[in-house]
Amino acid sequence: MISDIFRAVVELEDEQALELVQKALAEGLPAKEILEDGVLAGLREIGRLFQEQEYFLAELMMGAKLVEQCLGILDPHLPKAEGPKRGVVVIGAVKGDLHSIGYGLVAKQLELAGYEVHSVGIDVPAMTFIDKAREVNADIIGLSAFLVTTISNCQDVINYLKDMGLRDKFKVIIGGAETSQEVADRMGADGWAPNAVEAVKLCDRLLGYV
Ligand code: B12
Repeated sequence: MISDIFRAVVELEDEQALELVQKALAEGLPAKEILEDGVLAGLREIGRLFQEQEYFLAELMMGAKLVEQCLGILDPHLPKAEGPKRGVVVIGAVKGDLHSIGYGLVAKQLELAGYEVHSVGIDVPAMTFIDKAREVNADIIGLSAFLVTTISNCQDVINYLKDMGLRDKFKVIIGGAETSQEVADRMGADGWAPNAVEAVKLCDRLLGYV
């Protein structure tokens, strides 16, 4: 069933993919597994096909739209943590970056883990992250960058925080397809995570929960 979802996403069979996701839920498969191993694995394969020039921008966009629809169905079925608020996170995609699915999943996973999350959207100027973080008294600023050309915009946020004497006030974490621990270290970020589950663990660690 999961492999059918993967295939339907890769082949951009909208109706079939959505039907299969509903069916998998009805049959009791965990939403997390359907999402990771079916839907998102399919999106990654679309990215690979795009890189190989077998798919073009139109297919990339259709794939993203389909995945967003699948997410809409799966969302209410993802497990939610009980208990007190864990911390406040401001998150979004940096200036020039329009990739919303990745940071959206991090935001969702953090919410499910008990964090108060403020999403600031895509193509977000450095100062908007900082203004929002101050407004909501955030603990953590999460920066998402999926393009080699936008990674340096994460650095801007860190530099502005330093210039404003606010660097110690917020933890800054980064993530996204073209980022790595090495990139995070080089720019002086407080952490990096490869996916949403690890992002929650990272925030827990930074705020001293583990
Ligand atoms: C879908 C997609 C798009 C969609 C995005 C739609 C949307 N609403 O998000 C659209 C069609 C808009 C798009 C456009 C472009 N894209 Co695009 N896109 C992708 C694709 C296929 C998937 C990205 C995605 O959403 N993945 C799903 C998520 C869940 O995957 P994930 O990375 O595992 O996410 C986790 C981590 O990244 C992490 N994470 C993410 N953010 C954060 C933040 C923090 C703080 C932390 C801790 C963790 C974290 O947690 C996430 C959840 O587990 C990737 C391929 C890829 N391999 O990533 C290319 C890719 C990122 N795109 C690419 C390119 C080239 C482009 C375009 C330039 C194409 C063009 N010619 O116009 C434009 C640029 C637009 C822009 N200015 O941003 C390249 C980038 C290459 C590079 N070296 O820079 C990629 C890698 C494709 C490729 N292989 O060539 N794209």
